[in-house]
Amino acid sequence: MRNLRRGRAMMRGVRILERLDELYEIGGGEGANRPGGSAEEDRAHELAAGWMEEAGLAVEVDAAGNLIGKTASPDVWAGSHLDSIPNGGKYDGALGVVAGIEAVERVGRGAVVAFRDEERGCTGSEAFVVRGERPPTFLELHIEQGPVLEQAGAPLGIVTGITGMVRAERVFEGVAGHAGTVPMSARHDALVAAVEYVLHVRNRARAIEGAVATVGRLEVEPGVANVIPSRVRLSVDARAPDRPRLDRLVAELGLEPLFELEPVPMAAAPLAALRAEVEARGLPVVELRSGAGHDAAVLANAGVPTAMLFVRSLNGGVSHSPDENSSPEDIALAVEVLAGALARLP
Ligand code: HGY
Ligand code: MN
Ligand code: MN
Repeated sequence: MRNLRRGRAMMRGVRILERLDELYEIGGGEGANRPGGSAEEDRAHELAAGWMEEAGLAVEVDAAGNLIGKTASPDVWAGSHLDSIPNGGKYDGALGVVAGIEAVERVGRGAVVAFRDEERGCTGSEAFVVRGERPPTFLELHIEQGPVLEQAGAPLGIVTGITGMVRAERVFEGVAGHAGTVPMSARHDALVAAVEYVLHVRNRARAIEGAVATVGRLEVEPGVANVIPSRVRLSVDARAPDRPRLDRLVAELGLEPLFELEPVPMAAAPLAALRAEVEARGLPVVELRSGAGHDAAVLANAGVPTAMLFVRSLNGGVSHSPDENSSPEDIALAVEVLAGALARLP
């Protein structure tokens, strides 16, 4: 009997890895390429809808394009997202959806959701909660995207809270001019002003414990080698573990938020269910905060009892990169714990 159970677990583990590979191949190029709102994200949703049907779930797509698979008793929900950043990792988002399907099929209760367009600003999960959807409980399995679990030698981590985040843009105006004839003293160079601001972003984030800030995109106009830049538009991604520190960072960087996620704690009941399942397997219980934003933060901020389970990132925790990696053994354990928690919750 034990060998039969072990064989079945192996089969399920292989199936998860095969499905992750199938999603990873969509879009071609290096890494995952399924931008939010793209045909590639649509293809991923088609594949996941088929897997939900194979699992015997009732499949529906809501007005925001979120994909939902339900058993007859959808009282505990699991899920994540299937879009990716350009050249992203194999596991970010996709693991939570594929493992969610597996876990819900295994326990025969609950629902699994693939939220749309998480990377550009949790578009799908924001629409979901704005429409008044409040699942009784939500669990998100996600790769850690950091080094903590690898350094701790732990396959899984229990997330206690998710960082707060503000995304914004800043524009710097200058005066276009001839690169050869305008004296340095007479220039209004938009790029020089932008570069000074980028250093200000780094310095202010360094000065606030636990804060981070990133200028990931910078566009220079007219972008011609022999013209003094007249305009620069840049992105700012600012994060801090609590509201006071986030407010201080936003103020010091002079940001007008385009998108923001409130720092949010995870809920006691789903946290306890995850912790009990990890302990029941004799695994180390490592609790940590998430520096990455997640759809789980949107659900938690909408009052849904929410918790996250992290699976160890390898390669020093690199993520948002084709080098993102996790091990089949850790993934199999994560699915077991997720399924156990779904079964344990009321
Ligand atoms: O940016 C984030 O933290 C997430 O990957 N969307
Ligand atoms: Mn991501
Ligand atoms: Mn993600």
